Amino acid sequence: MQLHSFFNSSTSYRTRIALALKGVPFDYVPVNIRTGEHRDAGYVDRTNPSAAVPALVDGDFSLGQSLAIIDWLDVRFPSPKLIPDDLDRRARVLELSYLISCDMHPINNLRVLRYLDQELRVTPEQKSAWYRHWIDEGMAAAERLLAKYGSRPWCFGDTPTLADCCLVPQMANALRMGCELDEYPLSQAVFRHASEHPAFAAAQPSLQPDFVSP
Ligand SMILES: N[C@@H](CCC(=O)N[C@@H](CS)C(=O)NCC(=O)O)C(=O)O
Repeated sequence: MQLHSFFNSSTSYRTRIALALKGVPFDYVPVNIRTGEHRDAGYVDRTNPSAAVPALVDGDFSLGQSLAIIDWLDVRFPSPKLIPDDLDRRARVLELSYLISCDMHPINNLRVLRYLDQELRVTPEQKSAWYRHWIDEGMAAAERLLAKYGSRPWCFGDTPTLADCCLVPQMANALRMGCELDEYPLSQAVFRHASEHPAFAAAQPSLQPDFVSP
């Protein structure tokens, strides 16, 4: 099995966490999204029509979209379950996961930030205000969900789920971009707990083969 990945892509990071939690070995195939390798015709045609990372390849089967990949992994390698079977619990896990992956991640994605820079010609200060604003909106919503429905040490109790796979990389990216996250104590508690877990540690950007320091 191969994972096409970029070291500090949060969607690749969430998929690496899921693979590590399940103990599934894989070959790491670096795709440099900074230089545009994810837009190469060969990659888009053969591996990921969405022109993004991550993509999973298993023999003749290739799949993009991190949540679809993690769902596929969860069915193929059911232990540990990352998307619970119980109807209500499953819905809560998906609710927080979609907040991060549908509401937060897309508006601060590389192509959006580059469009702000290169097409709309916003200043670096405006771009960073944009980034911080949407992180704050999303983190405040995540914190409300955790307060209302969650329980520690993970987002939803004693075992990590898809929600933790999504929350931790989103927070890591926000911290890397200089956002202040002290106002979100429940999310911080999950983040600190996850940083001590071997699967979350192994998936972190600085340990990936394509890592380059900023
Ligand atoms: N919804 C997709 C998003 C994938 C995505 O956009 N990944 C980012 C990296 S985190 C990417 O490839 N960005 C390249 C770009 O914006 O041009 C998923 O969850 O896999």
